[in-house]
Amino acid sequence: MSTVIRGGTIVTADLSYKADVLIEGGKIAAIGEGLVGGTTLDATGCYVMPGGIDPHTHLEMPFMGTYSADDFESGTRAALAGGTTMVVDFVLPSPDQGLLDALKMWDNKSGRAHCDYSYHMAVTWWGEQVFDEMDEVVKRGITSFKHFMAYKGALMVNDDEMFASFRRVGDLGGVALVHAENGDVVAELSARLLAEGNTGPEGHAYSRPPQVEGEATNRAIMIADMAGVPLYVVHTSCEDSHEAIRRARQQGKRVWGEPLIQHLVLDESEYFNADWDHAARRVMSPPFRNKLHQDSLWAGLQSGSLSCVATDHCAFTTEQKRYGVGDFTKIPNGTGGLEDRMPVLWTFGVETGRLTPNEFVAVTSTNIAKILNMYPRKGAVLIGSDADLVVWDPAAEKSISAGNQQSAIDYNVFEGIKVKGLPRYTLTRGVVAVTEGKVDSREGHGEFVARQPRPAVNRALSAWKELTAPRPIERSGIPASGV
Ligand code: DUC
Ligand code: ZN
Ligand code: ZN
Ligand code: ZN
Repeated sequence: MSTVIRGGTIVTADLSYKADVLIEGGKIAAIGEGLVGGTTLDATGCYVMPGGIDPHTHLEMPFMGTYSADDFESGTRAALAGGTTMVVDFVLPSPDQGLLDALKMWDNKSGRAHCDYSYHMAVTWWGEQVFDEMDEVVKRGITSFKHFMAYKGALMVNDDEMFASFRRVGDLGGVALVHAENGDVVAELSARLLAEGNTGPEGHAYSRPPQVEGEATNRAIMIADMAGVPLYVVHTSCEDSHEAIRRARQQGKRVWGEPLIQHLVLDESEYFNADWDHAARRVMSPPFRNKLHQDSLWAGLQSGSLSCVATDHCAFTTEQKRYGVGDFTKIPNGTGGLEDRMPVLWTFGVETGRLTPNEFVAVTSTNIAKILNMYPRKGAVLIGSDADLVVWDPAAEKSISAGNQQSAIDYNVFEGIKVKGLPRYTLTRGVVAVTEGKVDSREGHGEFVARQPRPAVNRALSAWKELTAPRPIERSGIPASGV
């Protein structure tokens, strides 16, 4: 069974050109004019792009006393509805759990996925078992390791643990990821705010100012440099963090930043809404920022100092959010976005002229495929690539509403936003999963994508290179010990 996508304009991170795409056996078999196949999909007036890759999701994750509400079934269905054909989810060992044991838990959940997926492994504690198991984790195709610098007393790792883990990741040819917020300062500010009677959701934003993110990002970059490991900074939300990433990249370090679609479009005024539910539904870490920080993030995408747009999809129902009535530190952190990332970025990025369609493809798909070493199987429109494709209709419009979303939760943080630019078709490995908003995908169709490690490629500072090869100095005489 073959399929031809006919009459569209192929848009990749590099090129835009008119051609048909022939798909056979789930892969792209030919690209050219006048192709024929068993089934024909009309792409007239549309762009044919690599399906989106969301590098940052938390599906059915145990967190803050509950589980995130979207699982691999509803989450990946939402992804496909919005033109995203792959997610990378975080395996999160509890602080007394081995990595392989946690991986088994995730494997039991991910079998329900509608689209392909991969994992990052979180390092939530440090010890010999973690060190040993990291090797096996890499052998199973998971080469990226996430470290929380926040969530003190729960997921947070200290600098000594992070340095040890970063070195191990570098030796294994992987990439280190960080959630960069200074967890000690957040804990201190939170306690003070609560003591002063600031218990509402706005306290969450006050407890995590941009400085806690900027400080942690700088620290992570320096530690990664000393460890000789490439570093990917998740949910870069502010200029303070972006500035550190820009500077590191200019110095030749392999450091990447990932803004979220929420931070690009929604701002901190959401937390001052008089409706408690409204504000609490938007509590996530880092919190939404002001317009100046948003401008910085857009500029980063335009200039290339920021690389990938993600969602950090970690959805909780209103009922779950209400665990934090009377204490903002108990509001489960997280928002949704899997279904909305592509249309919202197209609307606020491409439609406004901030991004070209090619840049859109780069930041939603191709860049992360390269960083995570799965290009050109993913993130490309090339012969032999997986036929994870979106036929994108730039004229299609809708109003975002929880009433017709795939996500399991009862609201949408983008409610009421009018988007222009939507999938006409979404294909996962050649199978049409979405047609003009109608989802017809198969639970369990998704496959795990294993990734290969590569030798550490971070550029350490030249001074450090000397320090990494210490040798004893020959001296003419050594004074007697003073002891
Ligand atoms: N931030 C969130 O808002 N949710 C999940 C984890 C995180 O870092
Ligand atoms: Zn995080
Ligand atoms: Zn509201
Ligand atoms: Zn996250």
